[in-house]
Amino acid sequence: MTNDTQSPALTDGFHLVIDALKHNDIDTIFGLVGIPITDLARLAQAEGMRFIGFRHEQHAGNAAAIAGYMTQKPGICLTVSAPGFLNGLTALANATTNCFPMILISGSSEREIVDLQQGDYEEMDQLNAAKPYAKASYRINKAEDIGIGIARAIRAAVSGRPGGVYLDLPAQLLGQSLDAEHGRKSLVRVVDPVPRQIPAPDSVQRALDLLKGAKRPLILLGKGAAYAQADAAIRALVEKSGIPYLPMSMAKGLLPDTHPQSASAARSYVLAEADVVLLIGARLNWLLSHGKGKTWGAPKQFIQIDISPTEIDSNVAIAAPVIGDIGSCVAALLTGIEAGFTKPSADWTGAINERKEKNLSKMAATLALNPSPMNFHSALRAIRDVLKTRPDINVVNEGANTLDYARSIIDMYEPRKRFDSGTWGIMGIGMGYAIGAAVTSGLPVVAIEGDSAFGFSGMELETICRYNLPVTTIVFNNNGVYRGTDVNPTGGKDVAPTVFVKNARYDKMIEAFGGIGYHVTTPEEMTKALLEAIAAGKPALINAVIDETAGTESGRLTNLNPQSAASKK
Ligand code: ADP
Ligand code: TZD
Repeated sequence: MTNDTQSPALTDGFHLVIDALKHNDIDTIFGLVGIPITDLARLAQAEGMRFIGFRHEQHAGNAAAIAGYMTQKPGICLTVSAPGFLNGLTALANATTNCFPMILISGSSEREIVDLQQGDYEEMDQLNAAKPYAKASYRINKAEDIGIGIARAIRAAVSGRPGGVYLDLPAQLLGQSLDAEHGRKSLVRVVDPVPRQIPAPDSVQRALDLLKGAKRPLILLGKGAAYAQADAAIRALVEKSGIPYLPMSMAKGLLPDTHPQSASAARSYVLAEADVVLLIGARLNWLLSHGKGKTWGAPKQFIQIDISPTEIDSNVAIAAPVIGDIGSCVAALLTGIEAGFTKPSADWTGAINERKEKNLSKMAATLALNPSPMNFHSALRAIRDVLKTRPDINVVNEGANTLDYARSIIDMYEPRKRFDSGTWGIMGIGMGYAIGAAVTSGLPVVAIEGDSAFGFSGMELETICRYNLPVTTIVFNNNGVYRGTDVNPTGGKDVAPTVFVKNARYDKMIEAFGGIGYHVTTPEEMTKALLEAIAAGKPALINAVIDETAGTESGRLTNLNPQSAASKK
C-alpha cells in the first residue's frame, strides 16, 4: 500500500474496480447497496455507469444474468456481504445452470475475522459458499490485483460454456490506496473474451455422413443456439437442408415460429419418429426426457453440437459429437450441406405437416372459445394477437399452467426475445428478467406471470416504476398456486396449501408506485389494456382474472409429482 499523502496522484480499490469494469466496456451494474459497497455504487454512477438498484438481490442477479444472455457480455450484480451475497447466490446458481454469463460481486468481511470466526458484522466465508454454484470463484486481496482479477472473472464467465462467476471483494481492499499510474497500468482489457472454437474436421464429416443417411432427420435448437448469435448461419442450415426443426422454449424466435419448417405443432410426433436428431445448443436433460423413453419412441442417433465436451454422452450415447462454438460448427456443417444434400423426403415432411395442421386446427378451436370466466387459452389468445403486431417486444414468462400454455400459444418472431423459467423450471425470475431485458434492450417487455410466480419478485414493481421502465406485467390471477380451488380436508381455519387470498387486486400494487393498473375479466378488456399499456411505454400491471378451476396441478409436470408418479406405477 502506498501512503504518500503528499502526492495527489493516488487511486484506491473503489476506483480501480470501476475503472477495470469500464475498461472492458461494462456499463451497467445491477445491485443493492449497503456496507461495504454503497460507495462503490455511488462511484459507478458518478463515473458514468448505470447503477440499477433493486429491492432484493436475487432479482438484481437475475437481471444481470439475462443481460449476459442477451449480449454475450457478463452481467454484473453487486451485493453486500453474507445475507446480500446469499440472496444473490440463487441467481448465480441459476445463471450457471442455464449457461448465462454473469459476475456476482460481493463485499465481504476481513479474512482474519472470518477465518477465526470472530463474529464480524455480516460475517461469512462467502468464497467457499459460492464455489459449488459458480463456474469459477475468485477473491482479490490486493488493490494492484483488481485489474487482473476482473479480467479473470470476465473471461471465466463468457469463454467456453458461459456461467456465473463469483468475485469476492473484502472491504479493506476497496479502501486500499495505490499510486494512480501504477493503478492505471494494472488494468487489463480482455482480448478476444469469446474465442471461436473451431470443430475438428473429422467430427464435422462424421456428423454430415450421419445426416446424409437419415430418412427422418430433425434439428433441435436450444437456448445455447440463441445465445451464440449465429442467427443467419442457423437459418441457412435449416433452410438449405430442408430439415424440420423444433425450438426449445428460449430458442423460439431464432427462426420465426411461423416458419414452414417449424415442427412445434407436431412435437410429440417428430420426437418419437425422427431417426437422426441434430442437437444445436440443447442438452438432453429433463426438458427433453433425458433423450429416452416413450417421448423418443424408436431408437435414434444423435448429432450434438456443444462447446462443452463433457455434455456429450451425458444421458444417452451420442453418435456424432461436434465440439466447438455454435457459429463455427454450424458454418462447417453448412459448407458440407451446400456441397450436396438431398432434402428430406416428402413422406417425412408431409406426415409432419399433416400432424401440424390437425393439431393447429384443434388448438384454434380451443382458442376461439370464450368461456366466462376467462381461462388461460382465451386470455392468451388476446395477448398473442397483440404481440403479433410487435415482434420486437421482449417476453418474460413463468408460472405452471401460465408457462406451459403461453410457451405454445405465444409465437416469437425474433431471436433472444423470450426469457423464462429455464433449465430449473424456477419461479422468481419474472421481474428481474423483465428489468434486465428492458434496461439492456431499451425495448418494451411483457411479463406473463402466474399469480404465484409473480409473488416471488413482485416488490420489484417499485424498481420498474422508479426507473420508469416500459414493462407490462400480466398476472394470471386464479387465486392460488396452479389453481385456487383446493380445500383444507380437515375443515380447519387455515386454507389449503395452494390457496391465496381470493380476488386479490394486483393492479393496486403498481398504483402504489405511480404505475398504471388494469383489472380485466374478458379477452376484449385484455386486448384494450395491453395495447394501451404498450403504447404508453410506462410501467403497467394487468390483473387478469382467470377461472380458478382452470389448469392442472404442476401444469404439464404432473408426472413429476411423487404422489402421481407413484400412483401410475
Ligand atoms: P435448452 O434448455 O434450450 O435445451 P440448454 O441450456 O439445455 O438449452 O443447453 C444449452 C447448451 O448450449 C449447453 O450445453 C451449452 O454448453 C451450449 N452452449 C452455450 N453457448 C454455446 C456456444 N456459443 N457454442 C456452443 N455451445 C454453446
Ligand atoms: N419455488 C421455486 C423457486 N421454484 C418453483 N418451481 C417452485 C417453488 C414450485 N412451483 C412450480 O414449479 S410452479 C409454481 C411453484 C410454486 C407456481 C405455480 O402457480 P402459478 O401458475 O400461479 O404461478 P399457474 O399458471 O396458475 O399454474
